Amino acid sequence: DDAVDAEAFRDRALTTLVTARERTTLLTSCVEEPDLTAQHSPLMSPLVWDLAHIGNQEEQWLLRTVAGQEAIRPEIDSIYDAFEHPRSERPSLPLLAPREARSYAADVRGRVMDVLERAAFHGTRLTEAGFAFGMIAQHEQQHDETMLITHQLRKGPQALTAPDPDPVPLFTGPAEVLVPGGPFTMGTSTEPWALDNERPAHRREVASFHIDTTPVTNAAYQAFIEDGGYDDERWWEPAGWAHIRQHAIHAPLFWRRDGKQWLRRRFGVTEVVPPDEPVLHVCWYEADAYARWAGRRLPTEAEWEKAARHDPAGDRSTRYPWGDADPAPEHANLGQRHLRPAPAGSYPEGESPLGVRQLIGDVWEWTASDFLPYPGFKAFPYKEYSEVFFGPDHKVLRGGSFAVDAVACRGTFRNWDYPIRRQIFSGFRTARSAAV
Ligand code: AVJ
Ligand code: FE
Repeated sequence: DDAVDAEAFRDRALTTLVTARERTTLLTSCVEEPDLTAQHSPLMSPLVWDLAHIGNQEEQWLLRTVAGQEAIRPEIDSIYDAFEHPRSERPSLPLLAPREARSYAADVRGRVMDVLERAAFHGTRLTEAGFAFGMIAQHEQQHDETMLITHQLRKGPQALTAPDPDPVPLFTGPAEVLVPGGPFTMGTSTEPWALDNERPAHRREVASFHIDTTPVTNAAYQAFIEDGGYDDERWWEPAGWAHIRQHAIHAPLFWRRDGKQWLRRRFGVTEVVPPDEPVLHVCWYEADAYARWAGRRLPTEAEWEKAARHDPAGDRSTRYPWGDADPAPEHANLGQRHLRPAPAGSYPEGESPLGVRQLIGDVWEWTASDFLPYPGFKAFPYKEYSEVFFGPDHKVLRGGSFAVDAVACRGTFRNWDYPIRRQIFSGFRTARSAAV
């Protein structure tokens, strides 16, 4: 029934947009003005750039494209075009001041609410325009994660707090799970808010492999460090070896040795590195070197998705490891509910049919794979979302982190970054091919 569909869609669009804006507001109001306009790292934009960029993308897609409205402030489009200005240059642009950026984003949002209310869409039915609303809610949440990374890089006292995840008994289950070989369905053609790079669904043959039951922990990673892993060229890709030598990298980002123990700075607070938590802030080269040291390798993207979505009982791919239900707090650590990953072995209710845990949430997981289009890929709605990033320069990350909102997280969701990047909330798990 069209009226019911339209009403359900309107509710979901409203809820996800409001949730995203609450988070944006938190991230841009917990520090004073100078911290909004400062550049905390050359890798990141000033927070106030993200804020106005969120509003500007919303204006371009929902007000101009979907509703057919005139531009409110066409003169600022180029300042907030991510392709015109690399992040390092953004502080020198004539950015809107925090007060102006806030009122611009709020003005856009008010008009979007009117559009949703009246369903005044430009030549499209409500449900057909739905994707644009989902895309914009995901876009805002992705920039919220980016802003949380900026907060982690910012020096100075704590500005954000959240309760820690519940403690769990040390995980004593099997260290790895066997995923039997055979085809499975990768990607999706039916998930309404899936982005272009997740489409279309297609069959993939995947040989038998074993995959870690949980992400690699700090304790396991420390064993690699203590064994001289960072000083042994055998474990490293040549480009990675050159990179860690050049930049004197000896441990994950934000770690510091203190006698026999490791400390790390986390959102303005220094703590002892918790042994049973998934390792965080490692680059692809570090993940790859650890895996080789451990006599293993990173899973391919197809292996990761098969472990996360294939239900061997029905030869069917589910939306999430636990089935088709939307993520709930008992399934996964998502949405910045906590400001850290949960201990390895958490969320038994979120495990896959074969018993793999924490595939969704906690830490983004590096895979062995380059970011490439699926067979039948079509860029939508713009080439700059995914297509311009395809190729060997970017590695795929899967599963989302504690900083990812459920609206931007699915078993099919693909993230990508350069193999040297580690300011992102990245960890990994390892795999090995099964003997044939
Ligand atoms: C998918 C996280 C790599 O942040 O560059 C934000 C998402 N695209 N605005 C990014 C995105 C446009 C993108 N990543
Ligand atoms: Fe963006």
